[in-house]
Amino acid sequence: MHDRIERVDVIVASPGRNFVTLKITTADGIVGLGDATVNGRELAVASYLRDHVAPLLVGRDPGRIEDTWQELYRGVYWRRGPITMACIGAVDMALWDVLGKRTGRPVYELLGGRVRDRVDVYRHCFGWELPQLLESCDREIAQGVRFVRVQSSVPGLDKVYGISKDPNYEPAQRGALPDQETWDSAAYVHHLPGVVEAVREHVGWGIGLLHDSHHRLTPTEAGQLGHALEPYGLYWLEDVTPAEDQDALRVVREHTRVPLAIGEVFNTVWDCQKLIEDRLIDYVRCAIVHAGGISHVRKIYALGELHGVKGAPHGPSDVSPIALAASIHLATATYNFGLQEYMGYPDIVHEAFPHAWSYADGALQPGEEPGLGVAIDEQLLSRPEFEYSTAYLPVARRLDGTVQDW
Ligand code: EZ4
Ligand code: CO
Repeated sequence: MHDRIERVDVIVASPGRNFVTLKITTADGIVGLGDATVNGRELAVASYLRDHVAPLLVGRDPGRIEDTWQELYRGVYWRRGPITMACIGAVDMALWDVLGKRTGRPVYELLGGRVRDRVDVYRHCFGWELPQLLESCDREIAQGVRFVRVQSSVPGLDKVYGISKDPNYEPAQRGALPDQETWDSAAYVHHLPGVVEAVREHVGWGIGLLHDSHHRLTPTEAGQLGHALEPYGLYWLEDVTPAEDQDALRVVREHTRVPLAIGEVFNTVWDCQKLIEDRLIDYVRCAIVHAGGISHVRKIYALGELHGVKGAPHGPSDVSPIALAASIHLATATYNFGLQEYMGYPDIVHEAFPHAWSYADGALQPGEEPGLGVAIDEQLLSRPEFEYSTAYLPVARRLDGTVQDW
């Protein structure tokens, strides 16, 4: 029995932060949802979907998930890039959701079934001062969390990305222009090892510690930092160098044995082919939304399985509960999955996207609802206070005024 895509809607709304959601409705009345949010560039994906993708989808068989992916990727002259791949990702997620609902199965069953009992997460811990950082680790560990990302202030800098006094902070700030921050790699590389040492002493050896450098270092600085962190047994050091320079990771590898994770900005397997095949990283961090959806990230994981690289997807507040659901379903069915980032959401986001997935004791569960198991409360999101409003991640400049890499 074949169904047909009848309607394609793009919902842009801002319950605390901006999200772009693709809604596919079939002739049989099945609704599939996909997340297309690209932080700070939300209207670009919305237009790509509305103006260029929606007309291609109407009338198609929603069961042709792979064929639709191939047409949106190979059938278009201008390939790749975050906007294109997030749109393909949203379509792919929505079609897996439709297939699940049509067959009455949760998506993880369609992907081969359960290979693990729980999807472990890591949580964000930060503090401007060390006591706040230790308290934030204690708070998470008391709730059963076993992996924490440790971020710290840097002496001499008055703002540092990822550090906020508000434990429920949103990194993208509303406003017509991005906030400006300063950055000093030397001070950071000098300061961080002492912080991680103090955290390790405080939490003991049973907790996995992670740290994110947000692509800000040169390969040599990254090598020095990794080397200095070796005594504290990091679970991984994330995004040390700008991600498009795959050879940079080779230099980092030569200088440190610390496990390396990178890839939240990758869009395709070709962005990380060398990193995986040459074993230059340990964890690949593509989010389901930004790397072409379940169908494509599954192929990245398969390449990783051949080379001992694990999937460890991006999961900040800008990855919506729909894309997080896709991530949890894929992790539940993927052997070489490592760890899921789970930043969590404010209550209003949970309300706007009611979901079958659940979080407890430091782990996520996909739930047993058909499809991805996430809905969208369009009535709630149509309130004026949830209208799209421009928001950006900050821009950082070095002490001499030059722009710092993200
Ligand atoms: O900077 O989500 O690992 N998580 C991160 C995030 C990212 C933002 C980018 O959109 O690095 O905080
Ligand atoms: Co990161």
